[in-house]
Amino acid sequence: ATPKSDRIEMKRLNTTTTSMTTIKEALQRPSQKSNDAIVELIKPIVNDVRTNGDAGVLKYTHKFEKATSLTSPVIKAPFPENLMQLSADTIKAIDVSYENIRKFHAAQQDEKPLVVETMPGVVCSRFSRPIERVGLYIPGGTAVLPSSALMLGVPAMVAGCKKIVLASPPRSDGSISPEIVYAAHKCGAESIVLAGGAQAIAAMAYGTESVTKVDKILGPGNQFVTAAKMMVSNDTSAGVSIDMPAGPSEVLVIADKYANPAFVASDLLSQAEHGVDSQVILIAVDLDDKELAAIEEQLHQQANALPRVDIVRGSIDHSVTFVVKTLEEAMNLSNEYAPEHLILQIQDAESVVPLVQNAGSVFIGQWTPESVGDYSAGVNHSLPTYGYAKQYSGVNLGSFIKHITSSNLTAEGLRNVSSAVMQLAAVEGLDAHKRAVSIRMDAMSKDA
Ligand code: HSO
Ligand code: ZN
Repeated sequence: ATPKSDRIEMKRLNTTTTSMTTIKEALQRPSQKSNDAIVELIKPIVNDVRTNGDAGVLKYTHKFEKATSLTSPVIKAPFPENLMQLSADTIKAIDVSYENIRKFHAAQQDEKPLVVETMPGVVCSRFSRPIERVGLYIPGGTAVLPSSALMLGVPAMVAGCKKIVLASPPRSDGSISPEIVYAAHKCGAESIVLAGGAQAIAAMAYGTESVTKVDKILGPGNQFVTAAKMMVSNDTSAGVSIDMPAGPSEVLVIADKYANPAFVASDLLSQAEHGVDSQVILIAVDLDDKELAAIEEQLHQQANALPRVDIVRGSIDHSVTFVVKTLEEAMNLSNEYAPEHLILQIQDAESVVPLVQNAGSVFIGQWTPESVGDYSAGVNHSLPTYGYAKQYSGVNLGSFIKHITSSNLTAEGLRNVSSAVMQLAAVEGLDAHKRAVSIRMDAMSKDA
């Protein structure tokens, strides 16, 4: 048997015997390095790229990625065939996933512009336009993530963005993974920026000799990337917006007596293997010690068979199992935590969805592992983490679109709304506003 200290095991909290303070503490995300410290580190990088363009970007790529052979930070479409050599199986997997993601995001298109006559002769409309130029950041790090290229690139393409720029750190030999190049090609990207971190974000925010300046930057990343995104989006001279603050990945699984312990453990681990800072939470609804032990044993066994077991150990270290009495209690805890991913491995899971108040994406029933959503089902995997599911949506078609409104009034319409406008303009003491209406009313009465 494994000595107790080597067990890969989540701590267990029974909510009936635990104080509210302890429960709240256990629901905290693992703390991150202070933002101020990070900002100080990236400020000179962002400024350097902003003033020195390509040379600035290359300097940091040479330094951090050790890709000293790179002489240009960009490859432009059409991407050479030899950069996307892949096995037939991988091509097929990307193609199938691409198509499902495309279908689901295409269905999010506004059918037709909204037109409402709010008063006779007063017509208000809303129509949408794609954001013209978008920059999509694909992290490097411990795993290659072509799936993230699809999750950002496909909706950008469906939305009709004119220029799609991808950025991803190159490997030390200056190359980039062929899966990412192929995904970029499928989404109609115009270029790939071979850079990571704050330097990549700055290059896309300000543009360089060879990097296209973009209007919005999306995509996950570490704390440097996130801080750089915040910094450039706060700089009004950059004219760039961002998707949402990103934090480490997380999952919350709710399981009852009907859940398969092996399935539950596999879902917890699929998130735990992302990084040592990932967090996984299990809420066990009315399970006895034997049923809990079955899940824990599966977790330990499966974890030890994983190549990334060391990463798993790190994330399981700050993960927790809550044992609760009722499903309602489970849903309350989950809504309070606001998980990026919520997995419902409970009987009649679909019927519980109306109780979901805060979550990035929900996986319903025992045949729906999070992995399907991470890759191929069609839903997006770029989701709000760190509790931001309380106020943010995940990436969707709308992330690449802005809405424009219009008003169109007839003379009769202006007559109908005139007194309201003139009165409010008077209240605000803005006479020119009032006159813009009265001058037309006068013209109308002269014509009559
Ligand atoms: N679960 C991750 C996405 C991902 N998983 C990419 C595998 N590859 C964050 O939602
Ligand atoms: Zn994942």
